[in-house]
Amino acid sequence: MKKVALVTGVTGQDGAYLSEFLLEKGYEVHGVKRRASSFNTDRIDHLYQDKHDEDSRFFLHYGDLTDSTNLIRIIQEVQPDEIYNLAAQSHVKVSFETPEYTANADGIGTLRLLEAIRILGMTEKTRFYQASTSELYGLVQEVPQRETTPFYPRSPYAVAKLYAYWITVNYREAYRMFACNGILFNHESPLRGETFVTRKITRASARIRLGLQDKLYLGNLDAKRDWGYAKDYVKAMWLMLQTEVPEDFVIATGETHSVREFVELAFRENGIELAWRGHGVEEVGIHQQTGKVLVQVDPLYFRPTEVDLLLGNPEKARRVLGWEPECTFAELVRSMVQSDLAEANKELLLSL
Ligand code: NDP
Ligand code: GDR
Repeated sequence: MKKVALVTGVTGQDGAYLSEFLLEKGYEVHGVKRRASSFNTDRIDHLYQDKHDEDSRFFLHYGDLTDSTNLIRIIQEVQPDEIYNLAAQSHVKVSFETPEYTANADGIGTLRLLEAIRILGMTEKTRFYQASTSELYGLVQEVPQRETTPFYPRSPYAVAKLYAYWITVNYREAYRMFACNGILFNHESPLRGETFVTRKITRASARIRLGLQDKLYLGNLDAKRDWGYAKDYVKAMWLMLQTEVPEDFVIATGETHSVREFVELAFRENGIELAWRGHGVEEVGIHQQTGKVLVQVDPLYFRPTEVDLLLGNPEKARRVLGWEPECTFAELVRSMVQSDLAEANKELLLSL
């Protein structure tokens, strides 16, 4: 029998890779997408099939995590074997500007889905994956961070995700639902949103190389992250729902790098060696050959409370799920730079 999956956040980075992965596995995939005033399906357009086509296995439904009745209706219609809750206002800095909305979508939104499963009497049929995050660890309590490390969230986003984490655990314990938290550390790809730091850097480095942009403005260069490749990480989400017993798992590479290191590597991929001058808000990255300032710190991008160091220990996932990250840090940066270089070249051609 063909399995049916429902993916919220289908138009996002992970939604696109996960849908592709599940379709390859033979699933029927239903995605929840928000109505927007402009096209928002760029990342999944290649997966779309005409729904009149008998072989079609990919379907989209309008919906929103802030709308319970809509979620109940979709789940009732789709009767999913697995739900992957990837939808969220996922930008940490933006969550300081929109804390209430973030709590509603990221925190209560998760409750709405769990309640929909319960109200519809589907607790035995439907397995649930919650997109939890390394942001839960926040202020450093233990390094490397693992499943038992205490949480200390440092943003409205992380606090909302803390609620989502615990409500998932609670529904598992209270109603014996097969519900898992994937505590995923940062994962990136050419599909990463342009305002997250990795994509902002790879995009700017390519555009600076081609003369389309003069400078890259960044916030905290000292923050350290455990960066992996999104395609490796969506496989872990699926593996979590295929086990006998529902549990929570850290998914990470076990390596950490600073934002500054990421910048250096991305520019190097573009043939530019940077030298750093100054400290704190005065710090700049200079082209070693030309002396031109290419990177500058702008406090606009500082966060009221920062997460300084993330480094995950994926030992449990390795042992129980047999999961391993495949893409290295250098390969990740290279693939993102290559993709952004191709984009920048297109932009250059169009501007001629
Ligand atoms: P993206 O920001 O790329 O995608 C988020 C998705 O959620 C988009 O499809 C977005 O729709 C949708 N969305 C936002 N708000 C709502 C809402 N109210 N109702 C319905 N849909 C909504 O995130 P990622 O793909 O990177 O991340 C996926 C999930 O994993 C998120 O929950 C994120 O918080 C979490 N996470 C991500 C990590 C990462 O490093 N990428 C690490 C750990 C956790 P639209 O396209 O219309 O904006
Ligand atoms: P993060 O990712 O907050 O870890 O959340 P982001 O790429 O936004 O920031 C990483 C680090 O880089 C520093 N930084 C900047 N960040 C951005 N966005 N823009 C800048 O100009 C900049 N300069 C420095 C940040 O201060 C931070 O320390 C991501 C999201 O995908 C979450 O949804 C997810 O839960 C976590 O990863 C794990």
